[in-house]
Amino acid sequence: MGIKKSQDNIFASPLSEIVDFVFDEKVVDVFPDMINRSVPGYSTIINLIGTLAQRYARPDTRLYDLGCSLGAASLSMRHRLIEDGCEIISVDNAEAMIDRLDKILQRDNSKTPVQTLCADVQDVEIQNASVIVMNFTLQFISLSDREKIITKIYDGLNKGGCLILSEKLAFSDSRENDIQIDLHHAFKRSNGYSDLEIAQKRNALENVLLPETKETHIQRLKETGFTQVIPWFQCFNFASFIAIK
Ligand code: GEK
Repeated sequence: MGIKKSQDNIFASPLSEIVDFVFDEKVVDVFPDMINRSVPGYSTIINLIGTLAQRYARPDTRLYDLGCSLGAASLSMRHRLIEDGCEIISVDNAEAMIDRLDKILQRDNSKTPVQTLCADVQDVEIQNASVIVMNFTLQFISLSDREKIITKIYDGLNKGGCLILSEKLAFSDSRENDIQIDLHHAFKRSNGYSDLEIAQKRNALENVLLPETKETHIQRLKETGFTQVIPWFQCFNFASFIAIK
């Protein structure tokens, strides 16, 4: 059976009530289209996560993909790994995502084993890691829990290992914030989303996706103990950092 790849039109018609966004079956069906048309640079980031993983992976260690969705980052790492004895652990708390990812993995026969876990990333044991990816996941975790999960990631990394953290950003300068949001919406419009879709999706995400500033991320990572924190990608209000232990 083939894997459905459909166009995202979840917010295309006027909705009488906007409920908080959830990663359910409906979202899973359109997820690759949704994320590619919504996150500027997504395919570049995914591709380069493979390159970074190849550079930082060590033999006989684990690579984690926390909030893996349909495993784009897991597969990018899997296809680039050259070290022996590695294992990828792909975690998501949306059952519909993990069910679909299991099907995708059945069709990918690269050598590195991938273990999928349907769990909250905050409850997963992290050990012997050389690479940990959080690609647009921390933003969905409550602000008060972020320090704890970053500390847990730091503790589970081996020395010299890295966290690749990608996030939607907020900006402390309100004018810059407005311009970045405006540019992001222009990007979405140029990818075929209507003003109605953009507005309804924004409302649905308002209480669910909580962006922080670049400075807040860098400070938290440094205070946790990471020796180097390097912003390696930014397009409008989307950025990625590499934090090295
Ligand atoms: C990609 N990384 O394609 N525990 C586990 N999973 C979670 C949690 C949590 N506490 N909170 C949210 N998620 C992917 C894209 S999408 C980003 C990541 C986006 C999961 C949630 O179910 C969803 O699959 C994912 O994090 C966020 O590279 O849609 O903007």
